[in-house]
Amino acid sequence: MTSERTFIAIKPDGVQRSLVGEILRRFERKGFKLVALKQLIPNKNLAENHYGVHRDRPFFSGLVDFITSGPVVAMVWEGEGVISSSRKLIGGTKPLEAEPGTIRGDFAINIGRNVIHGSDSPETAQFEIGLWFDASEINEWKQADQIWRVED
Ligand code: D4T
Repeated sequence: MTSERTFIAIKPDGVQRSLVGEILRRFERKGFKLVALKQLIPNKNLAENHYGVHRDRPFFSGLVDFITSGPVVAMVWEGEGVISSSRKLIGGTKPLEAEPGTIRGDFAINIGRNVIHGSDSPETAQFEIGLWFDASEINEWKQADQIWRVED
């Protein structure tokens, strides 16, 4: 399998609840590589683009209001299978149904306050990385202990 990249965002509820370190720890200890990280308060245009597929849903305006309400920690993580594996680390969209041991399963109870976002496909990942990051903000680097995580 070839290495891929995914977009992960800790939403305003996760930042407000001081879950940033806990969430970074889970991705790091799994073995994925962090290649971009920043904190920002998304503007309305960014939020509406990010959630564009939900534009006609009744929860759309609430979703945009929420994601623009405070700081978000936006990240790009890299590794083999990182897109689908991140979704497993994150857990199901409805936190009460998310498995214990997942981020939403452990830290959330409400769909509108589900702490974290992760891209759901290679196409979405490419779109979202391009939406949230300039190419110059993404770093190519080699992990010193990579040979202990990935076979040649
Ligand atoms: P995100 O995109 O935030 O990672 O969530 P998911 O990928 O797990 O789920 P989604 O795209 O279906 O939903 C996007 C976002 O909308 C909120 N939401 C969703 C909501 O408030 N009410 C709803 O009924 C649904 C379906 C939660 C996540």
